Amino acid sequence: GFLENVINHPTFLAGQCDTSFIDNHPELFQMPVKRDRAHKLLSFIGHTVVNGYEGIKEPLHFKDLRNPVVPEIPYDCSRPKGSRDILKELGPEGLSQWALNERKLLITDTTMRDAHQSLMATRFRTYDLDLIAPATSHLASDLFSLEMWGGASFDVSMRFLKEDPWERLDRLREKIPNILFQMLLRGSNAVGYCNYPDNVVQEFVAQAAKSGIDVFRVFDSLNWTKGMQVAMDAVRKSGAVCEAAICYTGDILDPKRDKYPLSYYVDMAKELERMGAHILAIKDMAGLLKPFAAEKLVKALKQEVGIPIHLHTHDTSSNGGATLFAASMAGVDIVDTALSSVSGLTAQPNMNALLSVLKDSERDPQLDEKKLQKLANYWETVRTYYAPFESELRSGTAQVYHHEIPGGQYSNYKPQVEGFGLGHRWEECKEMYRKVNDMFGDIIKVTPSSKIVGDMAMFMVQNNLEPADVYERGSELTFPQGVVDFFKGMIGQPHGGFPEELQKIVLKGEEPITCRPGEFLEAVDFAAKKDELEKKLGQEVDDRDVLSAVLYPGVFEEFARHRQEYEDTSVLPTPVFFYGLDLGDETSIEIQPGKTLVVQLNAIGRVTEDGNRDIYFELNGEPRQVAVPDLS
Ligand code: 3PY
Ligand code: ZN
Repeated sequence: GFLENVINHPTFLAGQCDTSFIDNHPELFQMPVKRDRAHKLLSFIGHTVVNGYEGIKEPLHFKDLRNPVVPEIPYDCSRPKGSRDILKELGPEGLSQWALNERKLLITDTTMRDAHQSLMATRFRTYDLDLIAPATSHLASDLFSLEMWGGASFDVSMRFLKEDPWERLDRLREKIPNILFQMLLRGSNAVGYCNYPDNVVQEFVAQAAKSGIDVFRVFDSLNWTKGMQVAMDAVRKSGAVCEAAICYTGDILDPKRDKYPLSYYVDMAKELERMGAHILAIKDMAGLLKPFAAEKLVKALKQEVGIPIHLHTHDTSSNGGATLFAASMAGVDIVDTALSSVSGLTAQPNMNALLSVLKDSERDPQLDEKKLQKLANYWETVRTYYAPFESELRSGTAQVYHHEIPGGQYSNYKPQVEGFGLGHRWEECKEMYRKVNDMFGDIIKVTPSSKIVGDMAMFMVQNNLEPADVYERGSELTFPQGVVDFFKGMIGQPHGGFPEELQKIVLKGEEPITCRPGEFLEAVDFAAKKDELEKKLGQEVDDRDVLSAVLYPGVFEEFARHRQEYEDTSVLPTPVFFYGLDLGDETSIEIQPGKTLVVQLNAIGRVTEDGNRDIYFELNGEPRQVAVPDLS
């Protein structure tokens, strides 16, 4: 701009000004070539073409993948009102009362969060979520809510997908203004794996609510209600709906599993109601709640608490549908399901199938099956893009009643086990998971306590240790950090306390805490953090970036650097993002509304002396070339 103005100035053009300074300083003209946006995106595609995508051993091919059918919305069709309109009108208490009064079963769709967390290690990209958002807003407007954020989605979107979780929320919120958005919040662990200072949890909740989250499902990974209060208060303060969860484990039908009997859950539910919950969730993260147990639990809770009950389960055993059915008959108010094509197995039970079962019954959810089928069809096609992330579970397994691995962990535990070189000992790892649970005193297992159990199990399998060895040789062992933190009390206090002997062995003389970690974790100075981050990255950051960086320091910085190097790669279609292009493939990329790049891959050069390959593209009809390091 400025330079152009100078050289185009009539005085300059006429040579009437003294340009000797410029003449004498030729280095002024050695400006770095400004790498434009398209060039950066081509570099990313080139990088994927040459080196593949991290963690994908057998890439798919762009031309084998079909485009999904995005259901059309008629032009003249105004957006139907939905549950979010009810919240706006009635507020959280009013919404809660409304849900309680409804006879029909209310339905939450987890397709955009837990379903893909549990089936595909949380890999669904914003691109695919965004594309179906307008149709979802129209066709699924009678849902109670869409669970579309939180849990692992915050971490994975930055770490693996290189996209901003906040932007995902913005983009979906803009296109789906009528349906409640629900997120999963890990209490004092927010969307992370460790306890954060109270002001981080508070600031996170405030920003999430401001950015469009309506319903926060808050849980504690040890069912320690003390660890939930800060988050619950923050949710209530933000004006959003506070849904507090009891995490279900064991089996209330089995008199031998007497650590978690019915009375345990009822007492906890009453406490959560006293603490200010608008809705009570039963969070059956592993799918252990058998149909008769669901009936018993729901009936008891309906008698003992005055807020709606929202049941979340996983279909790992393949009994999930029966559990939802039994719960509906027992009077549960809301249930979590996923659209058929991304349901079942370690994910939620099948929404479309449940609708068929309840049709014309007194609990008929009164959703339009044809419309929801169109959404399911979309996801059926899109799911094929994510094949390399699918777990190998092909059918339901009753083994889950034994190992008790949460659905949301299962699809992640397998690659973790493989990452440790223990793929061939997968059965042992699952068996050890159960043994570790028993050693730890039969604990609630859900993020992060479930990860700690998983890490300990892998550690033991890798080192060929049985529980007895840990007691005998514990002093020589260096336990995984998460395990040490757990026994120190850093994620809270388990029901019934820690097993003392093991705690002493793991802590090697260190004293555990019994208070809430948030009571002594130092508050984060967000302003200082912002400064520090801006200096480090050499760019401006906003309040939400600062939160991302506080929650995931290394991950956020790496993500920010990815953006600096490659621009916003969330605009790439998923097959291109994960698999690049093969020679001759052509794709179009909308980098902003109305600005589309048509990209074709024409040739891949040999490795040069500096270890690079030149990749030859055609960009909107013009040849373009990028150099990419070959990392092989
Ligand atoms: C998570 O915290 O990510 C979960 O899905 C727990 O079930
Ligand atoms: Zn879940």
